[in-house]
Amino acid sequence: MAERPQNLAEKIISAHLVSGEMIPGEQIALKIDQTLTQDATGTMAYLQFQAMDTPRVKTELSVAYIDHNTLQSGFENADDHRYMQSVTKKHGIYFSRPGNGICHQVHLERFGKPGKTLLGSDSHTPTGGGIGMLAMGAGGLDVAVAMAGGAYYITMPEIVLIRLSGELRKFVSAKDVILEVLKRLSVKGGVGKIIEYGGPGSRTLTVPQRATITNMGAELGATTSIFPSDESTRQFLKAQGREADYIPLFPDPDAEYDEIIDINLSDIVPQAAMPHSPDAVRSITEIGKIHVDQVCIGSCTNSSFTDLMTVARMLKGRTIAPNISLSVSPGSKQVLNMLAKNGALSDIIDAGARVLECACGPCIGMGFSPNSGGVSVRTFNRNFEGRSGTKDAQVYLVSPETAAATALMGYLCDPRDMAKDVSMRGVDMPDKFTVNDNMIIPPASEDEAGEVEVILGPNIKPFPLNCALPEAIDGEVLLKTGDNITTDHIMPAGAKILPYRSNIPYLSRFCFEVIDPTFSARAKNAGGGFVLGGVNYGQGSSREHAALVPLYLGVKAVIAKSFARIHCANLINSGILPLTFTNPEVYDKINEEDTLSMPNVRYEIENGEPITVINETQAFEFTAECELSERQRAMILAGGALNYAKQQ
Ligand code: MIC
Ligand code: SF4
Repeated sequence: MAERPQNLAEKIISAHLVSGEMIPGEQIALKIDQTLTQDATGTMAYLQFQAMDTPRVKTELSVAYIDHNTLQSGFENADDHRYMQSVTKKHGIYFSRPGNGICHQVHLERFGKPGKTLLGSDSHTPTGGGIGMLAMGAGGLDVAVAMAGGAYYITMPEIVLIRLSGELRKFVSAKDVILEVLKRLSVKGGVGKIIEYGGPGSRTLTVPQRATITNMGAELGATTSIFPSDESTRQFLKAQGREADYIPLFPDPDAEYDEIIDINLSDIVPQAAMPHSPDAVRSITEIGKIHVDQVCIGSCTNSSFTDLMTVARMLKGRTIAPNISLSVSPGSKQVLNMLAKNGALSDIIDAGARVLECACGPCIGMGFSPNSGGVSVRTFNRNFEGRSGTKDAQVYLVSPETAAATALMGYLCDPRDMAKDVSMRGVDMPDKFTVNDNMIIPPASEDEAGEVEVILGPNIKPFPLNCALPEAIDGEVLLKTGDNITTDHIMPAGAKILPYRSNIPYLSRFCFEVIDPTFSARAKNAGGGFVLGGVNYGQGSSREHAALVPLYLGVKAVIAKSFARIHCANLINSGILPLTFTNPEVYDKINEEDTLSMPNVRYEIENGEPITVINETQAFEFTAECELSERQRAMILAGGALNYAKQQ
């Protein structure tokens, strides 16, 4: 019998399937070919890798990038960098030095390969889908396991085809496409799904454009997003001097999908995601010419050579409006170097931009915070409240074209309005990128690895460990959070806090600070307890600190209406119970400070039964579900992934 035709995602999954069946909702385990880490999650990931006693990574390729914590306002970041440089050298991992660029941009340029699996300790790892990889974000521990040769476990997602037709019009960009998808599907629309792009319109997009789209699939909550590997992919790899890495990869002609969505690229117009959510999307014309204080261009979404060349062409010979402060952070040393060589950097500088280093920068609140109540228009991917470093700032997410037009005019500006002033020839992808990998340090050889000393700075503290799940648990409801709570709410980032990513005790002072600055102290005084969440709890960043810090503060379970994928996995890895209300209306009946008890929790988990929860304060009982695979059940009972691994 002929085999069932497969879509693109199924092809890569079946080629990497270690266990499970490709039926949506089933647990599957995947072999991971490549891993990446960045520095804000990397220290924890490598400490966890070291705890596994594996002398050398077992992947085809593992790379550590330094791109988030580059402000170095004290010794902490530099110490982390030195730790990561030494630990990677010892264990067979490539090290991309600070200044070399943002992990996703550099990985796409220099390492990504169609048909391979990539796991990264950063939620925007799906950027690699732009080059035809199955690229997923995960907590640091899962990446450490993959480096040690372990499989990566996920629930087999549904596969959605976004069928593109038509062609983008002038001044409309790939960013406007993904904003359109977010408008239609929302920040939880991709949960439990892989978004596969296809159709004739997909062939008109270059790899950097595709990468903008797959990058922001993270904002949909999708497991990943992917484009076919076709002639554009070959051209990109060839221009990077890596044509040998090209393989053609397409869905079978009659492949089936769980859902098909049609988008005509010719219908897309410039749009923006309004404060404070990436799915609050409206067209620029609908929003109107609002006053703007700041424009930021860069981030792993929009900092490619073609993006910045587009910006340079629009800025050339002009000056930004007096009310605007403009930052430009190129995605990589390759991008910056090429702009410098061809003179476009000079056009950007001349127009009045403040050129920042090749790093995440303002995207994660590492400097360039807006003025109070300021309006900031950014080419980034997230506009969660407070993420910019200014709590009352209003952040809009737009394309590079819209950002450049806005910087020139001083108000939110539809770039098509500039068509008569700016002669915008489309910027083509170059035939040849400038390649120089001198900022990527290869690991020591196996023979020399024993001699390499791992350097630990004083800010690097051990990570917290849970204990086995007791028969019963009880405690206070410490916080009720509402819907779509992000990991930026649970464990904020930004210039003041990020240096302490390796120091959980210190970091714990800031847990839930955006929602309730008293949370940390209250949790400590109460000896821990429970957190109640709405739908899509834990969306956004992959930071496992959003689980490790609550663990440190004694949080035993989160009871929510639903969870985001990566955060749910991080909770389980930490041994914190991710429970969902059997009846979501119960959420409204419970108050903060109520005491809850779960008298038979261990027995119920062991037997896959609903968890009985008693609200002792208000004297009523309800049930919650704990959906776990066999392996996750064992992890929860053992008190987290590391305890479970030790038991094995
Ligand atoms: C982000 O964009 O929020 C981050 C910072 O890149 C995070 C990772 C982190 O918190 O370190 C992410 O997206 O996973
Ligand atoms: Fe860095 Fe921002 Fe991309 Fe996260 S979203 S990896 S902080 S550029």
